Amino acid sequence: MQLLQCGRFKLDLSRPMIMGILNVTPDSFSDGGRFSSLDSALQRAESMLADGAAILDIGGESTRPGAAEVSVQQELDRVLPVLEKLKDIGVPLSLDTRRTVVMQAALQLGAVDLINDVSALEDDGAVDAVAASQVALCLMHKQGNPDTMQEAPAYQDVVEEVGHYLLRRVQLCRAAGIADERLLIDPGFGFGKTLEHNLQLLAGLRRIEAISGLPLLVGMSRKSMLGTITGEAIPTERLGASVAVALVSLQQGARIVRVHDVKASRQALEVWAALQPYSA
Ligand code: 9MG
Repeated sequence: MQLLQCGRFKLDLSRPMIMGILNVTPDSFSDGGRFSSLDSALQRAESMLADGAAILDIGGESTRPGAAEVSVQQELDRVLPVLEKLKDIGVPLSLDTRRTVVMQAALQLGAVDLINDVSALEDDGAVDAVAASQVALCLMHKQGNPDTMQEAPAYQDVVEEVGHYLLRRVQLCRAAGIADERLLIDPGFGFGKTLEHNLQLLAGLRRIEAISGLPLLVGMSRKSMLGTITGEAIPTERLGASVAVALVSLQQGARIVRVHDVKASRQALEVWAALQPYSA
């Protein structure tokens, strides 16, 4: 059994798991008022848990291609009240942030079990902040920054480069005292990658896993790569494609899938898991 030491929880990674996405950006909830936003976040969280999410990923900064940066204060004002409200909801809470000060403030609350950092702890002091805690960590690869990263992504061999970048970040974490039982890696679909790069990464997931030997988390839910493949321009209409790539990623060794549509993904994952004892 492969366990992930995840803050207040230990997760068994031998069965695939769903991380439900809880964005707390102003466009995420219809009403901008603080209490109604908090209530909406709680409702959304409870509904994702009822649908089968094993982890909730809370983020206050959009990292979509072309997204503008938010200030540190804005990010803190968005995520801290939600973390406080969801603190005892019963599943690990993941914080999607790339800023050390946001990590530190959230860790002080005692409501975070996993740091999901799309920049793999590149911010000054981030490695030490996480090392000083007991939380798990997802190290993700990206090329460039969200505002410009899709302009001209380039690699010689995307699978090898992403795999070895992640290995270097893992080695840095190990040197700082973060045990492997706390680490996840993620190739960062759509973060400075063309469709061709994303497809090579999806096909090469097992190679990426083998390079550092750590469990994979992947996120492709509703992403533009699925719009390019299917011709579907509206992200919320990409459910079939999102479920399909989640299943393909499990087949390629992923342990955790980060998704918007928890119920449909959970049903698909259950079918996949039921088949495993009969697969070679
Ligand atoms: C925050 N975020 C957006 N996309 C993501 C992805 O693919 N992986 C992870 N870990 N986080 C993501």
